[in-house]
Amino acid sequence: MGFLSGKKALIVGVASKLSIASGIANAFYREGAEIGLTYQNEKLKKRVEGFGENWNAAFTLPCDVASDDDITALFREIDKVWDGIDILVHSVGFAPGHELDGNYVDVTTREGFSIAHDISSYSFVALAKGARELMKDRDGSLLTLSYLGANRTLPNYNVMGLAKASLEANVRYMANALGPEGTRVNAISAGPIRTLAASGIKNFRKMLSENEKQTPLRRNVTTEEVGNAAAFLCSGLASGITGEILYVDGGFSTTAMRSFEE
Ligand code: NAD
Ligand code: 0WE
Repeated sequence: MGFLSGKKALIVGVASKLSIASGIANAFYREGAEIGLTYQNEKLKKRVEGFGENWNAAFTLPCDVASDDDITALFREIDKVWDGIDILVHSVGFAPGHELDGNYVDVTTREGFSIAHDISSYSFVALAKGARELMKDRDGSLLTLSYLGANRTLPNYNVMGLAKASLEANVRYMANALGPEGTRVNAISAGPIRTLAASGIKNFRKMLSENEKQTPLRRNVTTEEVGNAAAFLCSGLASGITGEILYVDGGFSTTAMRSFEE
């Protein structure tokens, strides 16, 4: 019996088999969780429904996190099939492409700033609001995905860094607000991984090979490794952990200079 058996897990953010959310769904499914999925738009519907079949998903429903109506409709539908939700995974991030290419001060706009923070940070508490009644008093667990750009600068991450800093503060405030009803809230700060969201980024392959050299484990992390850490954090094994940012980055964030020896 897996350590998530009997848990009902809603996973938001599957777009391809490479998605971090797919690594998480694989680990949850292996550990016995019942899975529910959402997709962002009609373009992704068929594909995400296909993944749903692999994980025996209880449902695959639409949800654009920019829309309050979508979020309301999502939880109304879930209420019809599940008596509650034990786990909610938020694996969503977005800024307009032109914000992620060039000098931060030059390329950042009011509109891009607003979209990045809305989709990448606000949407986490928006989903928590929608799920709140269904998650109450059942040792529920919320999880989101962050990146080191929240704390350190790097080329081109730009306004996404601010949005991730906001997301990490969101984790702490949500943990404090929902703790009294038994709901935990955490984030995983993952090292760089080649996914759809990364494929549009200039020099991403170079960043992956540089990251490999500087990381204590001398390799990049995988969605499987993020999935396993996610399964732990969302399980009873992590019952004392909330408001935490867990690094799954091979140790990269602990270093200040890469080795030139090899
Ligand atoms: P991905 O492209 O597979 O996933 C991003 C998801 O966000 C997609 O499923 C997309 O449909 C969804 N999304 C975007 N806008 C949305 C909206 N308005 N409504 C609903 N869904 C929306 O890429 P990924 O790398 O798996 O990204 C998942 C999370 O992991 C993001 O928060 C990202 O910032 C974070 N992260 C990624 C890396 C990396 O290097 N890939 C590292 C650390 C953290
Ligand atoms: O959070 C991310 C990427 C999120 C992302 C990606 C895109 C590409 C397509 C958000 N918005 C968009 N908008 C698009 O139009 N990561 C952690 C991956 C990532 O992105 C980087 C990185 C890393 C790592 C951008 C610059 C530098 C490093």
